[in-house]
Amino acid sequence: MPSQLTFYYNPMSRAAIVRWMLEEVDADYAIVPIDFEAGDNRKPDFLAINPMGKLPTLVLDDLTVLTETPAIIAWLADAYPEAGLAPEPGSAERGTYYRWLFFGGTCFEPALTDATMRKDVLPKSSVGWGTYHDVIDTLEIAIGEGPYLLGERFSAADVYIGAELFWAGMFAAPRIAESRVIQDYVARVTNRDAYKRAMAVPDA
Ligand SMILES: N[C@@H](CCC(=O)N[C@@H](CS)C(=O)NCC(=O)O)C(=O)O
Repeated sequence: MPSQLTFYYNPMSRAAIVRWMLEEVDADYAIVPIDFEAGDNRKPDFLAINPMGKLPTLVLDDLTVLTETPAIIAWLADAYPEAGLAPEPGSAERGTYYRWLFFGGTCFEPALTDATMRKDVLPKSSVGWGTYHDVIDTLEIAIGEGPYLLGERFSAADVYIGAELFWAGMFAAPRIAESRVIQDYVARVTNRDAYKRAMAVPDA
């Protein structure tokens, strides 16, 4: 099991997803609060760690820096196998697990940006996420049978996709609030004790 992790965190960011995952695996982590208003993420000491100036950022005890929410989540699932949140490497289930972790980062995230912020429409065939509606249709199929992306088994992919769907609802993204399938799934995954701990524990 890894020793203490250093977690650069702001609750109003994707770092909240990683905090949920840290609680799922019962990791030992120390929070370094990052105040966006104060520009902490653009200060030289933070940029030396993550030149993108973004959260989440997780630093391991050997000073390896991890960024990108799905990468951090996948690493944590493997580093804490006793939590049982990642299927066996090489198994078919592992493939499905990767599918949804990558789908979150490469399809859902940019499609959500398209749907909520962009005015121009890019050709469906040349962008990796197709269209927002394709993405939502696909996710509804994936979670429709449920209860989780891997069927009966809750995994780290549910942490990422569940949190992103919750987040999309907060941004009033199209088709989220009115989708019974999505709302039931979000309610199911956010009812977990680790999620409640991540949202409740003090920030430092
Ligand atoms: N690709 C990154 C995106 C990280 C990201 O955009 N984080 C935002 C907060 S949710 C951030 O740190 N924004 C501050 C800034 O860019 O100044 C991930 O998946 O973790």
